[in-house]
Amino acid sequence: MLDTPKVAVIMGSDSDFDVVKKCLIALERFGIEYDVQVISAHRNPQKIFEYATTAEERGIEVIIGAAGKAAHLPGVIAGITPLPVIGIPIQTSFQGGLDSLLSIVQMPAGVPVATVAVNGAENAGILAAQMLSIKYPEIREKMKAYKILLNDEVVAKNEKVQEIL
Ligand code: RP5
Repeated sequence: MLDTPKVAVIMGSDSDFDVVKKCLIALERFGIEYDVQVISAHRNPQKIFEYATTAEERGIEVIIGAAGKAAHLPGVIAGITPLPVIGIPIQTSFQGGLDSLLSIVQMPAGVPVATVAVNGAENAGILAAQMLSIKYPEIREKMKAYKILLNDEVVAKNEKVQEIL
């Protein structure tokens, strides 16, 4: 039997999917099952309420919300669920996505959303994996290996530069 999804990845529109894919790839790197949904905080508010209310009992441990423009989605989810929420601001035509970034990052006290960079979907997946690694040793081991890989990549790049000089 496949693992129950531990991470929910919700996007406000299918137009967010190209960015969100990078988050899914990051979760797959750490062997984390996910549930992906398109649910808009503005266009189907009843559905996001129902999803966020029942996420914990379905085994979800972290929720990632990606949205653009007046990006209420992650904040609305964080207002409903006790689970940690990570927000991905989606780039827009307005100042490179500053509207999305501020809508997600500027949460009032009491309802945090851990916000990554505009279009920072990969980091959202990695951060979710780090949160889960507190509980799951197999994810922690993969995270350690990933850190070594990051280090090795930069060492190799430096060696290449040194050869040119
Ligand atoms: C937000 O509005 C979505 O997250 C998307 O980033 C943006 C535009 O949505 P569409 O008009 O492309 O459906 O709710």
